[in-house]
Parts: sequence; C-alpha cells; structure tokens
Amino acid sequence: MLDKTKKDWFKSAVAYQIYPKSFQDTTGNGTGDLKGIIKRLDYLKKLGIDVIWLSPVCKSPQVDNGYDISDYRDIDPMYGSLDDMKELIKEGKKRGIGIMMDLVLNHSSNEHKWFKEAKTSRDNPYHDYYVWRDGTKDKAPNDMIACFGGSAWTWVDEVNQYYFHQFAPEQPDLNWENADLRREIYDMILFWMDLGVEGFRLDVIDQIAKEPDLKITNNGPKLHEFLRELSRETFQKGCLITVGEAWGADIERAKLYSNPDGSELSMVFQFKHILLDQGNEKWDLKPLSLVELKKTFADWQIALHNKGWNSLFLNNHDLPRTVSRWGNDKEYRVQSAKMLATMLHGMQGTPYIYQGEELGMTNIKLNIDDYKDLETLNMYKERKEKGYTHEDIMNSIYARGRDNARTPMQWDNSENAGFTTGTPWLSVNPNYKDINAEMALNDENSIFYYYQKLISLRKEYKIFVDGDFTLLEPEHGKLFIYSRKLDNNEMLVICNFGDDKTEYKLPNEWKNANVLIQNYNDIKTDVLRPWESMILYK
Ligand code: TEU
Repeated sequence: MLDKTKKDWFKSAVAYQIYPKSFQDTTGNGTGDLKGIIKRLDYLKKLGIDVIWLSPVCKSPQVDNGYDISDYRDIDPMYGSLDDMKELIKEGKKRGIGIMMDLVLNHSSNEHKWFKEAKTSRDNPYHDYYVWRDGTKDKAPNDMIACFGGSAWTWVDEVNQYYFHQFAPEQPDLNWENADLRREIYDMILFWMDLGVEGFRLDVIDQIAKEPDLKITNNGPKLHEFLRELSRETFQKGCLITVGEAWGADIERAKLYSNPDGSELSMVFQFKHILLDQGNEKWDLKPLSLVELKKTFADWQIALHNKGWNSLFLNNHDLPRTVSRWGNDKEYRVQSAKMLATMLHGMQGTPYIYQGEELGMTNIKLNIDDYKDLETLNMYKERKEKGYTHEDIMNSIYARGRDNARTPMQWDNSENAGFTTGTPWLSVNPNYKDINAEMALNDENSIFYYYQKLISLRKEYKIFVDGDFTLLEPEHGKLFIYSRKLDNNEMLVICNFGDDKTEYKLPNEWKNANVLIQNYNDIKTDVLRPWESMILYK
C-alpha cells in the first residue's frame, strides 16, 4: 500500500475512473450505484490501483449524467445515500483505495437552490452567484455558443436578464467573482475532506474565470488567482491527489497548475494528444499522425520533468475507447490494447485507467434513438438541420460519441453482462460474451493481468516514477520508442504502432536486458510483430 501521508504520494499512484451510472447495479433499476462499487472493490484491489476517480454522484437532475449538481453535499438517490458513500470510503481505505470526488465547480444545476433563488430577483443574495447580463428577450448579449450547442445565454423573465452557461441551459455558470460563493465552495470541499475523501478531480476547471463580455471561456485572467485561493483554503489542509480538467492547458500553464510547490493542484488532464486526430470540430475526423503523437507526448514529458507533473490517460467518459480509436479492436484487440497501455504506462506521470479499459472494452454502434448523451443528440439534430446525411453523422457518432465509453461494464457472460438484473439505462455492448471481467480473470494472458503487471512494475521500479525521458527515432512513422533513465539504470519502451510487421534491430546493448513486460511470448531481435510492445530494463 502507498504511504499516503507523504505529500507527493500521487506521483506513485495509479488511478481508476468509475463512471458510476455504468459500473455495477445492485438494485435492478438499470443504473449503477455505490453499493455496486463496494461489491467490486476486491476486483479493483486485485488490479492494484490506489485511488478511484468517481464521476459525480451528488444529487442531480441528471441532464448531463451528474455534471449538473443540485446539492453538493448529498448523494443522488439513484446512487444510494450519504451513508453508502461513507461505507465506500471506509471499505476503500481498508484496501488501500482512496476516493477522488468529481468537483463540478464551473456550473451547478438549474435545480440547485442557489439558482432557484438567484432567478427570482436581482436583489436576491444568490443572484450574484451566477453570471447575468442585460439584453432584450430577442437579443442576447453576444453570439457565444454553448458547448452542447445553441446560445450560451438563456433569458429569465423574472429578472429581465440573461444568464450565461458554457454547457447546457440546465448548467448555469457559477460566478467565481463572488466571494460568498467561493466560501460556500471551500466549505463544501472541506466537508468531503472531513469524510475521508483522498482527492478530487476538478471538472472544466480552466473555465471558472470566464469573461463573457470578452468572449473568454477558458484561461481567463484570474484563473490562477482563483486556483491558488481554492487550493490554500482546502486541498493544502490535507494530503490529497488533485487533478484539474483543462482542455485549454498548454505546457507553460500546466507548470503553474502542477507547480511542485503545491500552490495549485497535483496535475491536470491536458488534451493535446487527444486533439491530434480531430479536425475543426470534435465531430470532424482526421487520421492520427504517429510522428505528431510522439512529439506531443515527448514535449510534455520533457518540459514537466522536475517542473510539474503529468497525468497519463487515453480514455475517459467523454472520449471514445482508444482500442477502437487508435488500436485495432478486431483481430488485434488484445495486442493493441496491451501496446497502448505499455506506451502510456512507461511514461512519467500518474496513470488513469478508465473502467473497462483493463478489459479492452470497445466502441459501440447503436441506432440514433438508443443514444442517451445530450451532446450526441444535440449534434445529430444540428447537423441534420445543416444538411449532413444521416450516414455521415452516424459515422462521427460511432467514432466520437461519448456513449462509446459509457456502455455498462462487462462483468460476465450472463444477461446484461452481469451489470444489472433490470433494463440497463444504456445498451450493453453485444460483445460482452467475448469481452468480460470473468473471462479476463480466468486467462493469465488477459489484458487485465497485463495492466496488473504494469501497475506493479510502477511500484517496484523507481525509474517509472522518477526517470527522465528521451524520444528515440522521432521521425519513424510506425514505431514509438523511448528511453527513461534514472541514476545508472535505463529502461527502453518499444511499441509497434500498427497492423504491420516492422523491421527493427534491437541494439546489442539491450539484447541481454531484463524484459519487464511484453505482449508476445518471445522477442525477435530484427522485427516487431503487429502491435508488439515491450519494456526492457538494465
Ligand atoms: O467535460 C468538459 C468538456 O469540455 C466536454 O464537454 C468535452 O468538450 C466533450 O465532452 C468532448 O466530447 C466535462 C465533463 O467531463 C463532461 O462529462 C461534462 O459534460 C462537462 O464537463 C460539463 O460538466
């Protein structure tokens, strides 16, 4: 177990993200719950992870699956009760597994009592907790567009004003300029810290300092001032792991966020690697360039070494499954899932595994009526109106839709993959008979055990945590090779990114090195097989 009394324990930790709605149902209502997570803690212990990033479980009308919170201090009845949460924290701790709560601080639900008050009158003390601007009913303050489509402004008759929302109209933006609001947020965070939570993930934290008059959404001028106050008033009173979601973070900003002096957060989720195969908009696809991918990772690895800290991830609840996106989820599903894991876990940073990634779960194709995500459904409508063909839109959804990652966890080959005895809220991927946890646990060559090994290597060899990073063969279009060095030791990570065999002469000095992990049974010294990967150490 990790010694979590050390301030920088997050550097040796491996995190696992749970999307609670899709993890494990115990009541038969078709959605996951906290008791379901407790039931599966031994599975996670076996995998070897140290913390769970739990997507939002607070009270919510669920317009955006919990990213619209109506009570920050209570659990949504769909997931259980506050007592269940206490139980989860306790049972987790017994197994060395902490809980990271998901803090949605940029916006609340429109059902939050603050907003219900705020919209009654301009004189209401809660009015200023949100971002209001004058205008006339038929003319919004400006033409800003919300992330899920439509105007970012919604009119309220009672106050004759518009409120600002970067996401859905049901997710009004909070006004961080208001000191009383900030105090309420800090007290709420301290409440969860008192209950024994070990960390936080901060939703769209780079958007809290918005300046709508200047059309600034992320990276507003006061962002880091707000963050430093937040951190001082809350996180720094404990020994926590904190990660901010920051689509707008570049390297220089990431150094501020993850400053080793602990003044802001432990690290951020930045998305430069994720954005590489995207056109102008998220739904416009372009092929991934491996050379660019390598350069992007290398730039971050090198720049943050000793100057900050990286998070390492390829998947989350907003992204398609990487094995389907960059790997081959058909004939090389197992090899490519292992290769992608090797590529990522060999780097410096804190790895995050998204539920089902350790099983090689894949994207799904549904009929449009079976999708649940508001982002997907809004986009379908918008693009239909703009004249895109059904087929064209569906291809974007198959490739990019968020529901790809949100299908229920595949536990076994019983009905509904052992996720629920009722009707699942979102279709189970029909491939669950071939891809499920029970099978993985009975197969010593499974992706699950490969992840287990990667996690244990990170605990055993300091070089994973502290070693520096050098990219080798940067211009090679098929191979991703890098080395890590610490004192007199060196580690070589070799990945063949694709379905083809690729010529590669293993350098002589590596021929007798220890093989820490590999996804084929042997090593050939002159060629790499499809999706082959290995980590060598000397
Ligand atoms: O996501 C932030 C965000 O910008 C996403 O909307 C992202 O652009 C999109 O999902 C890419 O497809 C966070 C949460 O992770 C997401 O689930 C929420 O919907 C969103 O914030 C609003 O809280």
